[in-house]
Amino acid sequence: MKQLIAAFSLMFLAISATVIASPTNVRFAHLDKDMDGQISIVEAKEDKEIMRQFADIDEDGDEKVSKKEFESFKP
Ligand SMILES: [Ca+2]
Ligand SMILES: [Ca+2]
Repeated sequence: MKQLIAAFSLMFLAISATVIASPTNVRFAHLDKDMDGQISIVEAKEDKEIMRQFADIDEDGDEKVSKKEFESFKP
């Protein structure tokens, strides 16, 4: 029984961590070096995949990817 509770606790912790640090958030924060909330072309060069699709991700064409654009983009 104790093992079961421990397993559930671990699962709960794992889920909580996922919600707080979703891969998208982590990836965005990693790329946004100057932390202005947008990924510029210079910053995008760090990630080949993002760079390749930059024009598609940048919906309003201001040559910066906002967090909203980044999150709404589905490859
Ligand atoms: Ca930036
Ligand atoms: Ca944009």
